[in-house]
Amino acid sequence: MSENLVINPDIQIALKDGRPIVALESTIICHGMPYPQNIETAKAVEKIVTDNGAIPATIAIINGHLKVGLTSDEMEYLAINGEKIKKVSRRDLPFILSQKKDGATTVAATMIIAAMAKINIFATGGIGGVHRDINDSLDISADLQELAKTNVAVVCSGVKSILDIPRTLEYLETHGVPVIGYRTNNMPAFYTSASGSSVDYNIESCSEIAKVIKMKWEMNFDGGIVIANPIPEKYSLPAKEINRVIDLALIEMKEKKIIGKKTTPFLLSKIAEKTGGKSLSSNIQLVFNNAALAAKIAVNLTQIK
Ligand code: PSU
Ligand code: MN
Repeated sequence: MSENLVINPDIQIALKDGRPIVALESTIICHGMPYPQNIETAKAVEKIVTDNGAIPATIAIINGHLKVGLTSDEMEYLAINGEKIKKVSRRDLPFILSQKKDGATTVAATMIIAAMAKINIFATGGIGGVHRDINDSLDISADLQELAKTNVAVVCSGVKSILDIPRTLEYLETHGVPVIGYRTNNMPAFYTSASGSSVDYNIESCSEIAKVIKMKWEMNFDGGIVIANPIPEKYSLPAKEINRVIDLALIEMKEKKIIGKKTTPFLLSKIAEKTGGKSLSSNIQLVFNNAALAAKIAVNLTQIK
């Protein structure tokens, strides 16, 4: 395992010293945003983590190596190549590693690699979930299964309303994954701050969230935790407008027979196109907000350890 896992020297030192670290994913770079917004965002996110007292560790696969912490050249390489880099989730890992290929890691794959490196806080935009057409497609993101078993807390802006939010929450409940709202009772819906579905617990402070995380793993209640952080009000898009756009994008996706792992990237870019880029700006802002919160939680976690 160790020869496949390559941890950046700065992060190795941080791990040794027990300093707070925040993992970041790379599917969002290659498949979630266009160039150059993807590289600008990835770099800015790392800076936000640093400014909030933690060390950023962007995770990706390069030449079959599980990389924890990327150089700026590696980040640029991923950003420029975008969709040419494979979107890698749990099932793809053995192939990508044995073939010495590159991979952009989803929430699931990033959780796996973060846990290997002993990093337990991770910030992203949104997690995958149960798709709206579940009865036909049986499409449930591997992110949910990973949350069921891997000890990483994922700070996100909830689940996009391209997905079935109530069913996603049911699935998480069945698999014992706590969903904590940060200063909200309502599950955020990515571009909008509320979905109408409830979170399990509304927690007001980072230190209290850190205590829940610590208790969960100390007691060997294995598995992940979702920390749902609503998009800041000033960047949120009107629910009516965004849902209309999402419905149109879903119709187009059906017509074009897009399925499987292509669905999320297709929908994200369609929605950006149809909102004249407004959804992309919101997406970037919510990722920034999640990076800051994750860093603060990571700092609190090291303080109570
Ligand atoms: N949500 C976003 N942007 C993204 C993703 C989710 O707003 O880029 C990515 C994440 O990497 C997530 C993946 O893990 O999509 C889920 O893909 P799927 O539904 O195919 O499992
Ligand atoms: Mn899927």
